[in-house]
Amino acid sequence: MTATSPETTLRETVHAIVNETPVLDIHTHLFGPRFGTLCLWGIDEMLTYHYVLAELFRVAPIPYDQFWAMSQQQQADYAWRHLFVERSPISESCRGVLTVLNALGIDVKQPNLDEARKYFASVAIDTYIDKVFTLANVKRLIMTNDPFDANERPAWESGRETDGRFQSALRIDFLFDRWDDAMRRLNEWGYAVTGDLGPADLDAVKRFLSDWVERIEPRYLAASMPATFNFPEDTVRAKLLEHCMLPVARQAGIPLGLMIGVQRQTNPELRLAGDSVGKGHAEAVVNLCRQFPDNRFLVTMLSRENQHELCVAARKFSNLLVFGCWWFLNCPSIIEEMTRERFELLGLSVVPQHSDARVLDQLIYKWAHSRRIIADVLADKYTDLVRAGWTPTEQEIRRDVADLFGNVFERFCGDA
Ligand code: FIX
Ligand code: ZN
Repeated sequence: MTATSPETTLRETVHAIVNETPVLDIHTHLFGPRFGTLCLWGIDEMLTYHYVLAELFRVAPIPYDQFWAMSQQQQADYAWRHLFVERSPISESCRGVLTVLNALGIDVKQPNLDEARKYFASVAIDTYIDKVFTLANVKRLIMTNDPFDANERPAWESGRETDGRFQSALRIDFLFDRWDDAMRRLNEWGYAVTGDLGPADLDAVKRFLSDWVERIEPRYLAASMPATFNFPEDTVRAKLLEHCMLPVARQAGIPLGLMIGVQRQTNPELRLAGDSVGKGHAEAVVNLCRQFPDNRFLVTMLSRENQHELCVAARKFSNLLVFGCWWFLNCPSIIEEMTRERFELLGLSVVPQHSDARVLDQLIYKWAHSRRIIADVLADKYTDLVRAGWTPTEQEIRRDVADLFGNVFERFCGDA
């Protein structure tokens, strides 16, 4: 029998602690139970997730219109046949569906979805939410809340989310991306704007944002920015950012979350799956952090090529917290590379991952897959420290993982 090496024991300890430590998921598109049908879950939602559909359209012999005309169940059946039965589901998003089904005890090698559908028909949403939070070991998550969304707005107007596991983030993209429409709506809601972006307009936008901050108590203001986003720049977006979003975030004592690098609707036929990536300007983040030291910036960038610059920027500004491996970066080889790079350049002062889950069940796979990688990279780093004569105690490892899985974020927000 071979004795277990200290290195193996350390690695096992790190994996066990990473699996046992509950995580705060700082960016999702999930909704709490009081949002009713906005709370998505189950096999048909998982199989029609836009990550899966982008892959389906690569192999499916079907015109876009014909696919979109199908019912959601038919779309899910179609995806299952082409991606899971007629070929092996090796991509990250297909593997994710299997990880979820497997965790729920459903046989994943099935010719159709009958068994999976039977399972989901037998569970009630409240019980299922508890089950998913337990299986994913998520303690709380942050939603994405858009006051311009006609489906979501009424739920907020009738009161706050009462399930404390679901916290909010105030999404402000609409103001940046569709200023003309936003103006019309603001006027309808009693915030008089003329469009000249003079002091009265800026005041009205600030009042609107402050009212929503009061209404939904967000953990941060959030915006996704195109790859072209820069700062300073002579645009409506930059003016709103500087004179409305930043003062409101400062006043509320919350960070501004920026997700930079998306190229919207590269292929509109794919609908939600049609967005792509472009290399962004990390210097925009640097300029914001330098010019507004009293604001805190929570930033993720979508292009792999931006990751190193973003880490270096975070070394220069403690009002910058880098988070997550976003969207196309959320696959094992890149998570590993980014996590390693961040630990090496920033130590433990990062939020290594968020799920971006849109379907509740996805919490299970997104966290299971990422935990494994984070644990492996962390174990490598501790092993290097042991070689330098510094052996971590179990308590120190627990502290570090709790930091990565929530405490760094809470401290950055000034809440711990
Ligand atoms: O803008 C965002 O928050 C993006 O994460 C999403 O809109 C995107 O569609 C997504 O789901 C990525 O994971
Ligand atoms: Zn997102």
